[in-house]
Amino acid sequence: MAQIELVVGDITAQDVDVVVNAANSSLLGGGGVDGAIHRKGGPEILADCRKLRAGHYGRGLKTGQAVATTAGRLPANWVVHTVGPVWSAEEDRSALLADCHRTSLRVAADLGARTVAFPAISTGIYRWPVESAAKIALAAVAETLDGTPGITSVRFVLFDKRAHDVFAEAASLLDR
Ligand code: AR6
Repeated sequence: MAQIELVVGDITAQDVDVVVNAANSSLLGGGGVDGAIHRKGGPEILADCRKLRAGHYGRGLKTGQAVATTAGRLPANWVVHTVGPVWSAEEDRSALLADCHRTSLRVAADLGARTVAFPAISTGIYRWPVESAAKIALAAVAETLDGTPGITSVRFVLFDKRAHDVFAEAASLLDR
């Protein structure tokens, strides 16, 4: 069975096949993880994103969907960009957060990736509470891994110990 790991660290430093980016629908960069990936990965990533916008993704990437580009100068081979939902107290957008994880893993598997690193999508600028995001992300990844042979390891890269501990607690409750 594929392994799910939790680490405290910087997503841009991960030596994995695919790094998942918490992007926005423009695909043209932003702050947080997105800013760090473009800064460390260099201009090749943005060049690929611009090509996507000039082609099939003229209107951008929808929330919950995922698309791959080069990883430029990052240790990874590819960046898979996905768009998480903005947190809403009025509307339940959990299915979209789960979709981000599912579609990102499928795109990674189609590329032939074996190892994938995820940040805690939507928990920064998009304000999703980490306790809730952890449960949704871990459940979606565990379920998708069962039907996705080829991927051997998924690493959640949490920016601080608090987020790591919240993910660890959610992982301990996973039926896996
Ligand atoms: N490595 C690992 N985790 C990080 C890093 C890093 N280098 N930097 C931040 N985090 P965010 P979102 C954590 O805001 O909420 C961008 O502008 C951070 O502490 O990157 O999905 C996009 O363009 C938080 O827990 O993503 C979008 O407009 C988590 O990663 C928007 O932000 C996600 O925070 C997406 O917002």
